[in-house]
Amino acid sequence: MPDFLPPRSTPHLLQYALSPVGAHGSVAALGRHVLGRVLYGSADMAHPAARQALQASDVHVPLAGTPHPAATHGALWQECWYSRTPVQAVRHGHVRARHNQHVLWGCFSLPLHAQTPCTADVQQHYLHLFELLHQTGFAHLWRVWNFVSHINAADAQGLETYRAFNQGRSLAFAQFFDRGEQAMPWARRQMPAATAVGCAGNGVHVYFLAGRQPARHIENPRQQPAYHYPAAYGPLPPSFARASTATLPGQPMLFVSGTASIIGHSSVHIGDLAGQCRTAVENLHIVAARAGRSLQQLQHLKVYVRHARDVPAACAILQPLLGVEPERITCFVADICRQNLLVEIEAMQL
Ligand code: 3EB
Repeated sequence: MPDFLPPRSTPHLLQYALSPVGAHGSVAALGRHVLGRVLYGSADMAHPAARQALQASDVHVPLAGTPHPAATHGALWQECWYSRTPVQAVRHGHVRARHNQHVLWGCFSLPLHAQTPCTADVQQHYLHLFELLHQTGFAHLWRVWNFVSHINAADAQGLETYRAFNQGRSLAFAQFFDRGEQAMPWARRQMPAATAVGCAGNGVHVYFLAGRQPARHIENPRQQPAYHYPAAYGPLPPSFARASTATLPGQPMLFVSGTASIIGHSSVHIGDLAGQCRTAVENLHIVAARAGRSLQQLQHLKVYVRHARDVPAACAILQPLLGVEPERITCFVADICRQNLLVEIEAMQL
């Protein structure tokens, strides 16, 4: 069985592990300094092991990971962000966070209602996120993960949920930028790396990393910056960079955003899984190279596949293209934010 935990001797301030539930009991029992815990799974949460994992987590993302041989509970995965040094909890509104003086991990969840578009709620929660960052001095958002239920479905106003989400997120970025003494001048020019994919249930689940120093914002020259996508993709554009790099003492890090088969602003290889995998890996390679990294230096990769039936094929195609050990890649079945995208890949070096 692979060891899913970073070695205790790791000197890094920020550590990460993604492991199937059941591989080694509750992560809370290991006596490490925990910045944040994410539970992934849409399995039966009434199962005792699932309930225990749920209790030990800060945010539950109802998204099925593909079963791992070491998992005793099917598709439940737990993600843990550790600190080498003690952590302190902070909160603001619905946003809960912990930090170790160098890096802050936070999260929030909000319910989605069939009768009400999510725009205002998303905007308000993102504003709370920015206010928390401002209050705590972790003024720079480095990386955000967004999980949005019914992401490709039309909301009560007929707008695709992802587009309504983008509207709320974009308004919050703009609003905070304009707020007098609370202004974050970076918020328009310097976006965080991000992922936004679908999930089950009825809600939006977000977790993020922020720091005291700005991240470096990286774009892909053959992709239009997402925050400049034309109005054909929604009233307000997404708010993210293709990648960000940030540095903690002794620890350079790279966060590559969810990367798909998009050239310019257009989805390409529509209906062609292999073509989309190839283009996504090319984009990942370009972005990693712009950050001075090879694909082989990417330690943690997540692959989101729209259709469960495509998982074996996607893994078989991506494995040789990425050229990293299979243990570094975790696959999830999730809707991608554009109806015509079948696969998306994100990656990190910590
Ligand atoms: C794209 O390139 C594909 O809205 O935060 C990738 C990563 C995508 C992040 C987001 C969306 C987001 O537009 C989708």
